[in-house]
Amino acid sequence: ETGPTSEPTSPLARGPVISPPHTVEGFVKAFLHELNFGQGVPLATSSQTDQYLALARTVRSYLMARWLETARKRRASQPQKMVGYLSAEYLLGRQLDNALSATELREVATDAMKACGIDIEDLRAQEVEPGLGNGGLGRLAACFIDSLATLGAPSIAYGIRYEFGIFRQTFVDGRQVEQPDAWLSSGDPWGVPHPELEVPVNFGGHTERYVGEDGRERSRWVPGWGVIGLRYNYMVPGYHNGVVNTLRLWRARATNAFDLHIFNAGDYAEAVRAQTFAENISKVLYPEDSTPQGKELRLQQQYFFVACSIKDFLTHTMPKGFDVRELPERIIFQLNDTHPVIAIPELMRILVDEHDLEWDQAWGITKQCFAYTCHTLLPEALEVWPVSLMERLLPRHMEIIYRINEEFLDDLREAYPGDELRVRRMSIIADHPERSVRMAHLATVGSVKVNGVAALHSQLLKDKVLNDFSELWPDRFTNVTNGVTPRRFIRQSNPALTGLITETIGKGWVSDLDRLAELQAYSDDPEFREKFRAVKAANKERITDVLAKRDGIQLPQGHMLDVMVKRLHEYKRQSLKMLHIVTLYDRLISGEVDPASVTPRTVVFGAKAAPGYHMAKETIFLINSIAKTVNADPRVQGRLFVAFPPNYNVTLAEKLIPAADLSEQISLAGKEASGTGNMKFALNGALTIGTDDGANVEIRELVGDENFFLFGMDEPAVAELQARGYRPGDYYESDANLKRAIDLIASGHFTDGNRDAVSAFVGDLLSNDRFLALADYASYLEAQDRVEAAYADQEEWSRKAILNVARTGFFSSDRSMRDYIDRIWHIKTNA
Ligand code: GPW
Repeated sequence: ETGPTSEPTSPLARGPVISPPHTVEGFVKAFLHELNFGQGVPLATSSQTDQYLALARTVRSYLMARWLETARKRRASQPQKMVGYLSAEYLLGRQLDNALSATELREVATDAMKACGIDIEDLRAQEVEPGLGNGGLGRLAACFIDSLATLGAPSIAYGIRYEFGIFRQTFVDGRQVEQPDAWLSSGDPWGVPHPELEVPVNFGGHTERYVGEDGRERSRWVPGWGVIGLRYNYMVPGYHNGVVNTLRLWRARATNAFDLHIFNAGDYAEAVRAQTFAENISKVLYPEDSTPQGKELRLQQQYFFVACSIKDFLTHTMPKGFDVRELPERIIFQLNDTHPVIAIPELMRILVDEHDLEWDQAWGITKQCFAYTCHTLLPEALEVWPVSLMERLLPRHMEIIYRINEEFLDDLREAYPGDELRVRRMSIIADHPERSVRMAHLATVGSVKVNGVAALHSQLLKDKVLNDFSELWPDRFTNVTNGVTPRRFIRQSNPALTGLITETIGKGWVSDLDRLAELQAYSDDPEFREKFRAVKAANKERITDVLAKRDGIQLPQGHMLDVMVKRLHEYKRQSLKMLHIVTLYDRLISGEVDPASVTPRTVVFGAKAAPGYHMAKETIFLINSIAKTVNADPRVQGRLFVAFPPNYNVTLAEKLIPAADLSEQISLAGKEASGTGNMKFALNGALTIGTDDGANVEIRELVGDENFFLFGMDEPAVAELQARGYRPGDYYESDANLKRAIDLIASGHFTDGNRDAVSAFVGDLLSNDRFLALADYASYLEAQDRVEAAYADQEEWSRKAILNVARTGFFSSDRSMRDYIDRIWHIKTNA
């Protein structure tokens, strides 16, 4: 980085960065400055949008002062190894609240707004959350960067500044209709753009062989076209520690050369089209979660952000003229799933083609600079790219991948003589059904460590998905169980519980979550239980208000709140939850049970379906149909209510999770890599009904069997049933409850008599049921009956809920990050 060319003469210019003062007056002054000179309006005529933007920019300036100071300290402590977190998604949620609480500015800001005649609550509601992620994977990245800043870890996070984030979900006649998420339309007050720093990124063209000065034969990339990456910095404040880290997101823009060339040819319209073409790269987040579509533009996005990030690190973060052979001591790039794995051949290309390193030396360096996190077990979620596409878009990278693979296969043949089957299984290039690059294999070959995201998942990775690799390199595989940030998901989202915890065990637990264990002693204290229930009740009132205002949904009062929020996916089994609801409904309307004896229950769903995922969209339609019917049926007598607010997002999660009594984590065992919603619910005092899957396993171990409602087959039982041959029809025929539920759906009862509207769904359930919902139905029903009985004893339920909070401090993302730091990255955190 360049500084002034001569020593400044004014002491003001030489001193540390001056933050606006942490006083109401100081804040008012900074705010009015932003409003008048940034936004260009006087307070008297300013709109709420003006005020929100000025407030956000004011808070940003306080952050910026710390950001500059953090950067200064980092420069002073060079050389120091850093982590570069590479993720195609960051599901950040709203920024204002988090920034205020991290910097301890909340009171000052609230009073400052009041002094200006403004209610800060009104401004808070103006913020549109940046939804630059699909679900768990993107939210995990957001939690991780919060924890890295809180731990003071020398780190930088890289990603894409999508112009449109995850679509806004609406329902039309019960069916999902997607609307564009124009999150930037009223400005981006948190982003700091640097359009002057252009990073060129190339695509296409071909490669050429040539003989270098040293007489060696080499390959060079002659690209066909390129775009420019523009840098946007977002500030990531640590909690009460003065640290502010960087999230650097890239935006694509057309190159001037590209334009100029066409302009000179006189085709104005064509030049403008070129602009659009380039800008498309960062236009929209692909809305598929765990089911990549293999679209060319997605590969362009991946290479675009990875190329920008590596180049940026090498030229801006590293000092000028540093020796690339020292890279492994200076950086480790963490690959958030396979989306950024093209970084491996990209670094090889830079070292070999641009820094003239020998192949072997370059490979020795590259292998040490990456670590890979796998987030799935679903075969359809493992990214593969057709060789033909790779060759067209990134011909030099394809060449490099071929060579990496050749040498890898040579090693394999030496290690396993004659085992050609194994060699083919492990190859980075697949031959069938189409020649393609297996990104998970490339990631595993090119990384120091490969980790799964929960204990069970990591075990299954070793035993199943990447078994050949774990046999070859057992030490490369490890587990780091996911976590969530307690700043956003307790302190910010649940102020009532936060207050109760602090008044009980004192301060400090927000950045030392194991201290929640001190609450265990209070689980038997009637007074504490009473207060704990009051917190839950207040949070229920709050979500009732939110849903009334947001969606016009009137939640009944005094119900058990049963919540299932996550992406809509067959393996997560929203359909199983639906069958349960239909059974509860059937019991009520058939007169089989006395409604007065039933625990009143409200079920809340939140779920987006990938726009092209037909079965998921049918499931949404059915849930809405069931909700409409159940909620309108007087025979239910207020004992059952189903709510499905559209557009579940981080903002809604923050209001909904703290109000929940029951957390639904009902995926088929062996399919949910971890889950992170499960952790948020437990930490907020909901009990889990769940399968032996993902991090549920660890939650149950920690909270104790008696405080968790386990049901369903475990993973070995699933494997065994599938090996025997699963026949869903058998369960339908032999379980009267199940048959009644399915028949009621099939009869058109929930779809105004229309059987055709449900026939595809029912047909699939009876003849296919890929995720064995019918096989787990009886067990699920039995567990739900246990839930109901337990809930009837509120004292006991409170004890269980308190113990859930007290025993799940392990799931802080601070612990996850410390784990990566100590066992994978080997970086120091005192920066
Ligand atoms: F398929 N996850 C996700 F592995 O949210 F890439 N999106 C994805 O595309 C993938 C995984 C991928 C989720 C997992 O499903 C969930 O179990 C896990 O808790 C989360 O990633 C964070 O690790």
